[in-house]
Amino acid sequence: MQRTYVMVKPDGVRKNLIGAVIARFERRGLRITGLKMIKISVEQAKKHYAEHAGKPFFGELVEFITSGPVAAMVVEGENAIKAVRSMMGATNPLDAVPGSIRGDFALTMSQNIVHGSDGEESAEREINNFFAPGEIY
Ligand SMILES: Nc1nc2c(ncn2[C@@H]2O[C@H](COP(=O)(O)OP(=O)(O)OP(=O)(O)O)[C@@H](O)[C@H]2O)c(=O)[nH]1
Ligand SMILES: [Mg+2]
Repeated sequence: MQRTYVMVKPDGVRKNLIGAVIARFERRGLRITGLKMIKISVEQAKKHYAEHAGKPFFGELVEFITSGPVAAMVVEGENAIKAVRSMMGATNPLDAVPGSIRGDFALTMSQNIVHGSDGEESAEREINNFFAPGEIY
């Protein structure tokens, strides 16, 4: 069993896509073990996107992810990290295949609906950034 941190970003929440995204994971056989609406603080956002600090789009990234509530979740299952990443599609929605979340619901890189951890270390770090142990079932 593996777990990963997933969030429906502010654009996905604004477009009423929380249910559509969660339904795909559940239909696939993945379990939602943590789930809440949160407004991310600037501090949490900078920590979450630390690998991008210094890049030209970092400021925009932090501004966007803190611009409205997100649906934060912990998703668990066999190879959950890889399964979620492939269901999300490529980072740039124009490269994401139809049938993937980004390929079906997004058009621009900066507003690509969903986040999913890219490895075991980042998954644990990101889960700890947004969830207390008692909030995960
Ligand atoms: N404007 C802009 N945004 C970018 C660029 N590269 C990445 N991003 C945004 O930054 C987020 C994080 O980038 P990455 O971690 O490299 O991409 P990812 O792992 O596919 O996406 P996440 O699951 O959101 O982390 C992406 O989802 C994009 O929204 C870029 O070159 N320009
Ligand atoms: Mg990433």
